[in-house]
Amino acid sequence: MLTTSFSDTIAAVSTPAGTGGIAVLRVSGANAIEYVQRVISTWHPDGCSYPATQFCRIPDLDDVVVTLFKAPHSFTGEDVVEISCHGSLYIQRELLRRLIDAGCRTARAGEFTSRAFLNGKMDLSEAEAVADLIASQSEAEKNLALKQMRGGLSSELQIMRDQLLHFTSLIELELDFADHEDLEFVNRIELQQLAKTIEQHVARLTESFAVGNAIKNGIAVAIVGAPNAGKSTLLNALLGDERAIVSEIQGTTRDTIEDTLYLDGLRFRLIDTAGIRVTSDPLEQMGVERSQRAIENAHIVVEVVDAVHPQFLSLSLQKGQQHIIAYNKSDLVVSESFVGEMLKETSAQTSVVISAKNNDVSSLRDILIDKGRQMTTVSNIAISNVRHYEALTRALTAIGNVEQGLSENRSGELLSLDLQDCLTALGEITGQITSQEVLNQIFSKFCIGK
Ligand SMILES: Nc1nc2c(ncn2[C@@H]2O[C@H](COP(=O)(O)OP(=O)(O)OP(=O)(O)O)[C@@H](O)[C@H]2O)c(=O)[nH]1
Ligand SMILES: [Mg+2]
Repeated sequence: MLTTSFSDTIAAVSTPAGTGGIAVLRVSGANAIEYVQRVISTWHPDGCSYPATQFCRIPDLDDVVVTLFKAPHSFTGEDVVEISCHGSLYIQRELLRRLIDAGCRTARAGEFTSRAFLNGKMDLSEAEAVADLIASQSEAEKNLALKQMRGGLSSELQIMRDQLLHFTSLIELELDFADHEDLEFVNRIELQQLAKTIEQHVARLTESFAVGNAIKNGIAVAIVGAPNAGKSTLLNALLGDERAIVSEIQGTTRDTIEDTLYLDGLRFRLIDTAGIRVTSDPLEQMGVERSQRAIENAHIVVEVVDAVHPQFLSLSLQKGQQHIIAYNKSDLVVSESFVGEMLKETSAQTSVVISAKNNDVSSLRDILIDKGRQMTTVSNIAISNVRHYEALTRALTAIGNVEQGLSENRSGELLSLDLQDCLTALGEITGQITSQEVLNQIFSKFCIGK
């Protein structure tokens, strides 16, 4: 349960569980200074300019560095004290125990960030971005979270909400003067134009989810093709690891095998699949169905074709999916012009020649980087959170209804309802409109100490 009571002063270890060079304990709340002083009697923060750092000795325990962030200039908006101690698990636990004895309560998962939200230090989408930033594993993912944490999405949404609120209040005013039928405070053409602009804006944000998702969860690359084309050998060559079993027997790979590859700051999810062919073996058939699913969910489909015995799949890809044909086993091809001829004929957007067995896959690696970059370059903010996506989809429907209502000359009452729906959906993202249940769900995903 999330607390909305700020009477407690909370404490937790904010660095990862385990032994490190140093560990940081964080204390937040109205009594933070007093409680820390009870534990570290040598700490005298008075008279310092903030944030202030001091080296202190706890005679029977450790030498520590104590930093004070005075309210409201702290992460949570309350007095925050951070104690950096040596990373021993014993010292961490003992310090936390002494802080609890001094009056602190152990913080719940996400409680520091939820206090920051409830104290108005950040809105909900910014708080969620803190979790994303902490979890980010690639440069692109970090950039996405950082933009959101610094309020990129919030300010876009705020502008739209302000414009809508302006019109909504004027329509409400019209309703108050319902006796005067001719009275129209809202210029319907202006509202129509605004609704159109907002619709485009929200639609762009909704569409950006595909990009945001690719950045956050990795660019899905399905490695597909006929049996024995060399898919598993290619997976191993790209990863530089013997991840999948390779053999000359057709149908070696039965299940999809997934692993992560970082290239040039981008995260790829490589998915090796079972060779696609018609088969009566029920197990192999299940594998082939999984291959089909991997194709449907992929951002990039790498079709591996044995250059000596070429066999192509008949793929029907969706808009936005990238198709690369990788002619493999080039080491066995005697005539170079043979491959040259095939490259000309190919139906894919891009084709390359590789030898997975000889680790000669750099051309494919370059193309993956190239396509990955194109896919994840966002000139503006991109959303990556399912909760935001759902709210934006609702906002899109609502603003579409406003537009339709205007073109059909619907009453101010009906227009107002649709405008309210849109405002609610947008407000849910930033947390201006939210329920305790939603907040609990969001902050429970954080770790303790965040
Ligand atoms: N000469 C040569 N042989 C290769 C190359 N790539 C793969 N092979 C061989 O082709 C055979 C099949 O390789 P796999 O990687 O298991 O093929 P696969 O596409 O995963 O096959 P399935 O899992 O059965 O669908 C093995 O004997 C590999 O050593 C290559 O670039 N050159
Ligand atoms: Mg295989």
